[in-house]
Amino acid sequence: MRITALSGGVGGARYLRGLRALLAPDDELTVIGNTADDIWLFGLKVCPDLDTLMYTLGGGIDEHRGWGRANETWGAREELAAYGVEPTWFGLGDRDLATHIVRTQMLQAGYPLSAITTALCERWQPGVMLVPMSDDRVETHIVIADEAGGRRAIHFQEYWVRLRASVPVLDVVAVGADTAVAAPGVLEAVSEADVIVLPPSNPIVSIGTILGVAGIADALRATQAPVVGVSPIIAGAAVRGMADELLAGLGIENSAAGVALHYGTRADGGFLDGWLVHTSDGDAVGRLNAVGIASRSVPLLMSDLTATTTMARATLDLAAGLSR
Ligand code: FO1
Repeated sequence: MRITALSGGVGGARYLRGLRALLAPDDELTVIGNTADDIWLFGLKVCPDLDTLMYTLGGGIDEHRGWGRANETWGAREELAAYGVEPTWFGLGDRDLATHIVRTQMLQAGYPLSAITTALCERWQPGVMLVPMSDDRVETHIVIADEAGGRRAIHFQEYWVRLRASVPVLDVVAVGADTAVAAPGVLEAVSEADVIVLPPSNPIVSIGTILGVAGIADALRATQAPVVGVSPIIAGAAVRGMADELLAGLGIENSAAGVALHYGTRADGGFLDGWLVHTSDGDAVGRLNAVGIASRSVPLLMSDLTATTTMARATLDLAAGLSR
């Protein structure tokens, strides 16, 4: 069976560890990773979602933080801060820096991000095919109010990490999305999949940005494969991260059903066939079934591998019942 997932960082990566646990030897799991969180820092290209997916699936992640490397040290960060070099609010650990150095060297040698990701995964062996959504630069900027009552755009990482998503979102702009081309193999991974999975990633700045790359949303609408997702919202609050601020800023209903309806039914020109909601959101099941999105409520707290494997099993079971 060919499974293709569109994923962001921490939440998606944890879920995918459970999905990978279910794969039979001849199954293939392709993960299309969000790259709109990427940021250039100290002359290095940092790809937070690709690295979180690679480290989490490759066994190198710091489990407590959910990002960056286990057994990390922060010597370089401390030295940069001692020189007064900004930004100091984004922590790059010493082990993590090696990934960004290799990636930046390969970029400067002319390799595309997709080839670099494949090369980095040679070491980490994530057990999935990890592909960036595009080899072209796409960068999420968040528009917020400025002191003079105007508006200004800041990099997603500044909004997310420095501001902790604490200010109202006036708009979200994916810079470069209008010209970015899907990376090699991405459109085929969607059109040739037997099942397409949307892990519990942020619908705006992770899955939304992947959908913003030319051809990907259309490929989802066109595929015969069932498209089944897992709600990143439990009882009206983002399980991790601060998705609720982003949803409010864009006028999307901040609920398990709201995210599913944002992706849309096939009848409405959307692509969502099935949607798992947490046991606390059972009211969403009837609402979604009524509009043609097959929905079930199951425990969605990703406390450990057993929990995520159970969630993944529920995802594939729901998809099996939807094969068109
Ligand atoms: N998140 C933080 O809250 N604080 C950080 O200092 C931070 C550093 C960082 C470094 C590398 C990396 O791959 C991720 C990092 N993140 C940090 C997480 C990152 O902001 C998020 O994982 C994604 O961008 C959102 O999914």
